[in-house]
Amino acid sequence: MIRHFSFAALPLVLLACSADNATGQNRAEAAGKPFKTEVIADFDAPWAMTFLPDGRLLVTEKAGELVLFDPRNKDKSWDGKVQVGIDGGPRVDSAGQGALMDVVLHPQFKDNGIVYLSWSEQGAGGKGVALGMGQIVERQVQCVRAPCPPQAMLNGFKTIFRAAPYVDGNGHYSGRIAFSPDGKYLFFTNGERQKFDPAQDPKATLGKVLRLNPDGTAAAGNPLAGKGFHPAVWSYGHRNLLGLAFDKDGRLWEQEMGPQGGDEVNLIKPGANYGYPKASNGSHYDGRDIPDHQPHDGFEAPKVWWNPSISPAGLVYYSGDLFPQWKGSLFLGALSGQALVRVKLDGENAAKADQWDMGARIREVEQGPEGALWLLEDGGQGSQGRLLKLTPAK
Ligand SMILES: [Ca+2]
Ligand SMILES: [Ca+2]
Repeated sequence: MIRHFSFAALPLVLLACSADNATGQNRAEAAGKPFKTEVIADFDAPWAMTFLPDGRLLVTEKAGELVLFDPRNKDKSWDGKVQVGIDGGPRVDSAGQGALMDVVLHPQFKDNGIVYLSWSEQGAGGKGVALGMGQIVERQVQCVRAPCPPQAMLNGFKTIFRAAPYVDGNGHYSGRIAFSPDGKYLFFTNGERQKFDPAQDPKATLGKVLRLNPDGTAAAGNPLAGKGFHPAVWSYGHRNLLGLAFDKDGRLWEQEMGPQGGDEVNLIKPGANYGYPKASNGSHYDGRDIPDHQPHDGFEAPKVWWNPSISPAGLVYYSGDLFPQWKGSLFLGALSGQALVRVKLDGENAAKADQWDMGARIREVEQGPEGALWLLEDGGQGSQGRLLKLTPAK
């Protein structure tokens, strides 16, 4: 179904921008932030985004829409958003924390146009998170008044992996995707679905980081396959993994929404057990204690954790030139924390660096083509779902 966007919403955004310009500063600068914040667009409960090589964005919306968006579109006859039709699925169950989730390009996207999506769905036994792929095809159509918005389709879409098992409930799907720097492996996160123990269950993919081939099959040589684990498992003992990113040296970083006072940034090592629900620096939300991480307890401790919780969402490794002082840092959004968070990396070590109040739940962070930082507000719980572009304040 092609949804028609409201043109009436656009002037409001433009007005907001010009009001900022008129005062010579925006709210971010006024608050002493090292960046200025430009409102680019507004989406319906956006969940994730990724940049295309040509500078456009693919944005997922919670209810199941995939949107191709050109942030440079200045033409007021349309707002730069193109609804991407998806041939053959997915059937998104967006109840609770469910959503059309991540969107990531195939490493050879320039040649093959292939895009990966993750989403929550109903299936045998309950609900779960799934992974699929299809090919973006665009065509220019004739219309009465130029310029005409292009049409885009995700052709030949197929589901290539499903979490196991599917269970009841609407929470902790995770569903983050990251390709290894060599493009050979697709890492995929499966949350523990608020069921706790599956994170330690060798046979379940829940509460795990998975290493797959680009076709969705389990990669050969995964570290626990010979020990009775599901063959896709790369690491385990996770809760709700909402960010996954490689650094320039090929290390895999992950952030997860932990229990109360236990949100984490982890360095992911093959075969390691990150402890949940047996160890966490936080405690259960019903007040029950969980033993803190201790040296030599057999569990991999987080590199950074937050108490009180910030509810992290999204993760990007910054490699741009626009903010040279932040090169080599991780950036993550915070939902309940309503913030942009910087974590400084030094080899295998990580430390909290900055936390800027954004006044809204931040769901996703990306690095743009020129090194700008781009954020998506969550669009839930009373906030807007705006796309924000951050550039240096001076
Ligand atoms: Ca992204
Ligand atoms: Ca604890």
